Amino acid sequence: MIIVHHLNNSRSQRVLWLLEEMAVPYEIKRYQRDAKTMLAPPELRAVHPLGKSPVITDGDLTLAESGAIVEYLADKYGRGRLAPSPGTPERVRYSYWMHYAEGSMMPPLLLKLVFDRIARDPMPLFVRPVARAIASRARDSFVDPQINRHLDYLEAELGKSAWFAGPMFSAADIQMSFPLEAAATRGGLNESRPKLWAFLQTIHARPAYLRALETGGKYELLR
Ligand SMILES: N[C@@H](CCC(=O)N[C@@H](CS)C(=O)NCC(=O)O)C(=O)O
Repeated sequence: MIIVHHLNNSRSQRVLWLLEEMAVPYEIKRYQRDAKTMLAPPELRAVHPLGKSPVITDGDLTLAESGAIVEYLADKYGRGRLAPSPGTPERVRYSYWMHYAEGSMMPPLLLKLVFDRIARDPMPLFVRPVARAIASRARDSFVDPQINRHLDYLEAELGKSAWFAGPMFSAADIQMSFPLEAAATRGGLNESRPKLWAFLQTIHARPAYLRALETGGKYELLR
């Protein structure tokens, strides 16, 4: 039986969604973020040394890193439905987006989260103006322009085909959902980028996505 080690409000939501799309039975072990630090609890380190989510176990295998998990599950249980055939141009695109989501798009979105928090969180009065000035400079000069460049690029890419890897919905769309949801929460993604916005509305209406939300529980991305 596949076990999904699921942290609330996290990337493991897309693993639940993928499993629902494939109608594969699975079990969930739940972990709660610390309300103050938002970090995962130490018990997750007993499953994988990094203590991050998602992690799955499938028999003897313990696998972390959402892209690796999504690829593994789609290949093993998808019966060709959620991954383009090897050797096709769609498969190359599929692999590209699978890596791009965490390797290229999440880093500026993570920086955005960190600098927004530095600017917002309580801190001693005497350091506050300096901290806020540094956060503001980093956001204006680097983080926000980087996020915008990614969003412009993605908007153009979705003008080429209905889904990220091509005409077929695939696990790459599931992998790409998290950075796009994060961008809608804290990166300024809105209706002004109609293709990306429509992508989000379409995936949010998929029955498997909705079932995964019911199973996973409240899903609010950090800001
Ligand atoms: N690149 C990793 C990132 C894993 C990651 O940072 N997960 C977050 C949840 S979205 C986490 O576990 N945060 C809690 C913590 O770092 O303690 C992946 O895609 O799986």
